Amino acid sequence: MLTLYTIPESLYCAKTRILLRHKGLTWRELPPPGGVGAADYKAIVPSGNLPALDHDGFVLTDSEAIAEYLDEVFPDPPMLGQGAQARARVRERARFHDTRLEPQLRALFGHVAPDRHDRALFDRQADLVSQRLAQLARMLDAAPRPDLPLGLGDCGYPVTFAWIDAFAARLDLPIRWPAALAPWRAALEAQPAVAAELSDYAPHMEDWLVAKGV
Ligand SMILES: N[C@@H](CCC(=O)N[C@@H](CS)C(=O)NCC(=O)O)C(=O)O
Repeated sequence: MLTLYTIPESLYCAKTRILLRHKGLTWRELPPPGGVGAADYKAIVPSGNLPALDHDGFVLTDSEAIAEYLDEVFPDPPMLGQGAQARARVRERARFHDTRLEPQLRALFGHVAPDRHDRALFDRQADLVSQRLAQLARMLDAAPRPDLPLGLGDCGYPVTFAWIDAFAARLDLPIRWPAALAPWRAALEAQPAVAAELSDYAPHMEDWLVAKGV
């Protein structure tokens, strides 16, 4: 049995669900016992990271480690690509999301509530996110298979893009979307696994934003 420890608003949990859906797997979800950061959860997952996967007693965390594990254990459809260079490109795109793009978005989460608004930070992060989007557009241009089918390196982007749009609208962020990204984003969002996840996830995003008062 596949069990995923999740919290509703986590974009890394959504990223993992996109992969699970694309592979046609069934799983159950549990909240971290005791809550985020709790000792009870850390007794199971020492780092406290979400998501974490329990596959018949094998417990693993970090969305990238989980993705590569699931792709090996459930290889159909394959999500890493054929050949060393293609696989390296897929991994490069996955890491770029987790280590370059998403952290620039994450810097905003603690400043969404109106009493925490910081115009200078908003403008700075909007510029940094825009720079990352431009870099991504160039990377996709150089990639041997920036097109779909959905790969392991694509799964983080749809939900991050949805958060960028939500923050841009509610915090008046001057995000510059490269025109070259639009067809890739549209193709990504047309994938059934992505469309299903975005549709299930949207209310959780909305709940989080409303709870923050924006
Ligand atoms: N690189 C990690 C990042 C995951 C991450 O930041 N998860 C957040 C929730 S979205 C989390 O674990 N928060 C709780 C904590 O850090 O204790 C991954 O890919 O799994």
